[in-house]
Amino acid sequence: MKLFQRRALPTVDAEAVLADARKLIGRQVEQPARRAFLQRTLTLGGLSLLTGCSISDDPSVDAALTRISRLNDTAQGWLFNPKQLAPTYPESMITRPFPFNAYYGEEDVREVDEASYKLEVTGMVADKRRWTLPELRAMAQTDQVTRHICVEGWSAIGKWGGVPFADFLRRVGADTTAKYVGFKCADDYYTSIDMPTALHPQTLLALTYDGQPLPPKYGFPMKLRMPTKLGYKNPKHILAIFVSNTYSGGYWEDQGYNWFGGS
Ligand SMILES: Nc1nc2c(c(=O)[nH]1)N[C@H]1C(S)=C(S)[C@@H](COP(=O)(O)O)O[C@H]1N2
Ligand SMILES: [Mo]
Repeated sequence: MKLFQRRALPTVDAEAVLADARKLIGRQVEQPARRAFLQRTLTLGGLSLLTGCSISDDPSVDAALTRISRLNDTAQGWLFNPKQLAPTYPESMITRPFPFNAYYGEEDVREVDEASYKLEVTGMVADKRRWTLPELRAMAQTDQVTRHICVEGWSAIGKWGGVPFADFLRRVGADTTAKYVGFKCADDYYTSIDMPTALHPQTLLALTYDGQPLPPKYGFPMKLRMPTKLGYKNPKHILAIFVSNTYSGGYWEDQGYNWFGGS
């Protein structure tokens, strides 16, 4: 029985990727035991990436791959450097037009009503009140030109503006020792991320694209933009944010994509 169909992952030279990763670990991790462990788990992570390309009909194989992928999440979490910045680009390098992508076609993009919109914030936060768009626009904004990388094999440079997510989390009194921040969207999309990435200085609650309010196709009224993570980890049309210690997966993650999803 076919459990699910994985979409094609990018063609990567696995050996080159692994060699790079091991070099990186060699440079960054000082303790020999931890270094050796990370190098081992990364080999498995590389395997998971490769095997993710083929469709498995065997539930036990799937279960094993899921375990490997979760181990890879742990390794990626350790490797994640909260101070390391993703590259930024000059505005002249912005990809025009910027590609649209979703699990449906552009004709089915969700239209969220601005006047009635209120962002829900729940879970491990002190202040659970809902946020209107004008309230979010009144917070200090910043913008950045970064590269979005989609596992379907394309990447593009775009400019997003909005509220640094760390500022927002502090403003709502989020418990930043919690493990996860989860997102529910206006379509059937959902995802969750690790707290260190949520607090990363380049993680933005994006309200604009290229200086204009985020158009519907790019996720109106807001998306979470993380240049340190792959495209599918960046939820568009966010309706609800929750802070939690309970793992809640994601739309693609629950179909076999790696949960950490770092780029
Ligand atoms: N709500 C929602 N968010 C989503 C998706 C989606 O289908 N629905 N697709 C993800 C994927 S796989 C990608 S590559 C990006 C595409 O964002 P873009 O349309 O701004 O290029 O959105 C991500 N966030
Ligand atoms: Mo994607």
